[in-house]
Amino acid sequence: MSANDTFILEHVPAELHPIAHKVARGERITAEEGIKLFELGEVAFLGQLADFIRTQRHGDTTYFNKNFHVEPTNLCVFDCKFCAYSRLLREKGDLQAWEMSAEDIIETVKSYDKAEVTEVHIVGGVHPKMGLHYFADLIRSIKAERPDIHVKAFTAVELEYMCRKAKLSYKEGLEVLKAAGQDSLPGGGAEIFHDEIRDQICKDKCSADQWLEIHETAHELGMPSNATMLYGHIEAYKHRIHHMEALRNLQDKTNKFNAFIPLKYRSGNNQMSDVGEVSVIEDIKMYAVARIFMDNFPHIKAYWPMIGRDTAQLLLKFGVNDIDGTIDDTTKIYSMAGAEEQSPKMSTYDIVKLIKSVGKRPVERDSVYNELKDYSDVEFEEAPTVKSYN
Ligand code: V47
Ligand code: SF4
Repeated sequence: MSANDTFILEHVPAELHPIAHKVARGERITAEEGIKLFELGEVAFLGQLADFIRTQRHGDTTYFNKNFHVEPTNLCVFDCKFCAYSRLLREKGDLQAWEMSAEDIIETVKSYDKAEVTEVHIVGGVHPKMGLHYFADLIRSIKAERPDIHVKAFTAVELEYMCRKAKLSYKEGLEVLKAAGQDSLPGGGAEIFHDEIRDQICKDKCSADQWLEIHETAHELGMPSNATMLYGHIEAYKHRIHHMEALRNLQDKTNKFNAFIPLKYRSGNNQMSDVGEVSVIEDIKMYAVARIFMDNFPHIKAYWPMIGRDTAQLLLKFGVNDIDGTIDDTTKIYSMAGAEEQSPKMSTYDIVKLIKSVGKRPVERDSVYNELKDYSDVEFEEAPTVKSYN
């Protein structure tokens, strides 16, 4: 297929035409070409390419799931400069610090007994008293209560610390958690892999190599995972491409990543608030380039509690085919960092309407992207909970 038949290239800089040809032919683009897309690509052009790939792979299907989060604590031994959510252990008495007991966590899970949720997402601060065996017991209790639920738990940062403290290799530690019932890993903790940036924003936590090794080990054990990238702060385009290339290389090896999730840096209440936030144009470019560059990642996810539901909806036209889940107001990471969504919660009605109103097909998925229910023709009796003009 030729790019001229597929895309409108008028007014597009000649330097970008070979990239459009590659996309039309389904070929991989290089790191240099990725940087060029960021530097020279207008959103209309990037949107054509990203939507072409998204439509080829998924048609109009847009995935969501029914999930809730458990954040056991926000006390953390690390001190990431962008984090508004954590409190250092010495701030234990701070009014915004919390530690849930194992009983509190089980009660939370029980409160969803009658709810149709399919996934619990467990992440939090890195707390020295909440170790690998504590969490293995907790997962066993969750599975005893709710055997059907998918447990997606612990970022590589939490896992690196837990394994080190338990004096176990990553393989041994993950085997313990897997045997207890952990099904997959979320994508957090990746931030920006390049040392030039990582050293400035989160020097003390797990390194890029450790993050990649932990995900590779999980994949070898048959546990799928996601990958994130924190963008829009002090990094340059070359750092974003370096990050995505490392993930693309690992995916070539293991093919066990499900979704790539660019996470927009939110600037509220942290140690680098003066950096500010990037514009929605930059968000669009980020997601579109991610869809074009990450050719071996099946899904690009816009996590709506972080980016806001309006931008998440817009991004469905720029490469995104997944918007995560209903959440039920169970995460604080982004509200504490100043995101629009102060109590992130969407009903199935809200999500379905959001997806349908941009002409896409809402499909509920499970955590590994099996399709559970097509909502295209489902009529709701439920009243809308968000104001909408569509
Ligand atoms: O690693 C922390 C990010 C991540 C801020 O795998 C911030 O399905 C923006 O990874 N501005 C944790 N981001 C959350 C995460 C995640 C979320 C949803 C779904 C999945 C998944 C994974 O939150 C951290 C960090 O990159 N974060 N502070 C901030 N101020
Ligand atoms: Fe701790 Fe995670 Fe916050 Fe870093 S981002 S300070 S590891 S909770």
